[in-house]
Amino acid sequence: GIAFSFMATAGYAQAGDVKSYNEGINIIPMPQSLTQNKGFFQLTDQTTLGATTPEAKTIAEFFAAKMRTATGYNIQVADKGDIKLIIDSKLKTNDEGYTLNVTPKGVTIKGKTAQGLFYGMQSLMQLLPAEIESPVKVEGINWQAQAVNIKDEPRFGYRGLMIDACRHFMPVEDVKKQLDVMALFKLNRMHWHLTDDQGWRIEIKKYPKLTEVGSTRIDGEGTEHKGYYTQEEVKDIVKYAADRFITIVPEIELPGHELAAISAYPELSCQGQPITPRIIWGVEDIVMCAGKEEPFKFLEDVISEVVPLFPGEYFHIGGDECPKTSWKNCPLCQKRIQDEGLQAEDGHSAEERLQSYFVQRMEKVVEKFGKKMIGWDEILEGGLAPSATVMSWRGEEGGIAAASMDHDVIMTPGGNGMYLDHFQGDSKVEPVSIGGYTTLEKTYSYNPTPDTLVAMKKDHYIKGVQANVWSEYLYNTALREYRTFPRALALSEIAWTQVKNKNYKDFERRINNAYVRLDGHNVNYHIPQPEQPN
Ligand code: TNX
Repeated sequence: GIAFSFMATAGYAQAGDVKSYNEGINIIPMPQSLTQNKGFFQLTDQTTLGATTPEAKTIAEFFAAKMRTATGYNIQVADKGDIKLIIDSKLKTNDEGYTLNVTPKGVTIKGKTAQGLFYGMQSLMQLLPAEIESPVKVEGINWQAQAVNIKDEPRFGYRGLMIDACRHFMPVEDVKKQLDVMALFKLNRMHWHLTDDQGWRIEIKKYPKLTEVGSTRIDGEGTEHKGYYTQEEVKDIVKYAADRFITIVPEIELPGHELAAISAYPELSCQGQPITPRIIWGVEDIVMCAGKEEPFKFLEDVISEVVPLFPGEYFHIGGDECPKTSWKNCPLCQKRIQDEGLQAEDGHSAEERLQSYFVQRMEKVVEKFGKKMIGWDEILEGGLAPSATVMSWRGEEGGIAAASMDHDVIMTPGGNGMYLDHFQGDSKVEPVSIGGYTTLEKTYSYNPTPDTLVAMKKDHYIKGVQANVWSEYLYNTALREYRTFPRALALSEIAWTQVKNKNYKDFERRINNAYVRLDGHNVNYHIPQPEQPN
């Protein structure tokens, strides 16, 4: 473990007496160990970033470009420099760890890996005035960084944010902007919800109608909502994310939340009736038929096209909210139950076991293509697929059950502050939301390792934590950002910082500085407000 010496040594300002946005230590997420020293490192027109390996040089150039833009200084990358960037595989941290030493004479950043080095540089950026994130030159700023010794590493390897590009489409440029901001705060997974009842958002060459038909929804007022990503755009976004050390987890929903696909290829449902993408929210009864073979063939074809676009380890198959009504009335589904011996058993209905059969067949496909399957916690029902990772959203129970059976888990429980589609302020004045009330403090206070798992010594199966931004009522990027920020910064701190180093009062102070950084990226964040009178 890394010792935490910050509280003992740093006499930083308390919330309420911040005189300038750039006072004190403002790093989010809070590092595991930080000592504040005397003096400052001054950025000047002569500052050079020193890096010798190609990987370190790429990272140096990434940040030098940002520094040049905001300061207007001629900051260059060379073999030797005042800011030294080093990759040192012997560093005693986990793979994403780094050390950062700032003195008046110079700065040294060592990353255990390129990713660790990138995070060390992000911390240096956060020691500089917040205007360093400006997209244009800012005059009149004293570009200095507080002298510190930092040793840091993340608590969890999976620090995720989910975007729902289905209920409303999110344009490529806005996805990139979100990736930029995620990287500032050391989030490293973007879960991309690409298919749902209301829209199919990814080009599949073998099934062109998915996007020709399935990507357009006409709402009750006759307004068209549409959009999809071409495979070329997906590749571009994946590369953009990788340059920021973010891995994208693609999600192709099955067997429920499938109406957009079924609208394009009606034969995929039990009854095969013509239908449009769903025009309202909620849960759709028409799902993939589990009795026919066509849906399995279709999904395997789709997965075979999606897998090569995403280099990450996980493939998300959805699995949530699949009503069993159409399967109950479908002779082929009932025949499948008979043939496969899926009769009700151990408190699981036959249809739940049929869903488990469906998911387990898909797990084999996902594994055949070299990926690990991850799904929402409903994949526990009727029996969990052998190697599945579970995303626990309906509370922590699913995650606790999965971890106790030695399965990996990502915690994302809605009731514990991980649903960013909820209101974060008084619903009397906030934009319409699907419901729920999740304050910044509530998100901040979540600890993803439940005591029961710690007691069972199974908490190491919790691989990380994610917040979800479902977009039913997020009609545009401004509204999306308004719901996402600043709560995504609280997410970043619970995912990265050890519990003993968290402090909400200090986080509230640091967030004032972060708002200016978000301004630099033109993010439409929410500012926590007191409750409004009735
Ligand atoms: C449930 S969370 C859903 C989503 C909705 C969300 C609204 C999950 C796996 N499924 O389809 O958008 O509630 O909060």
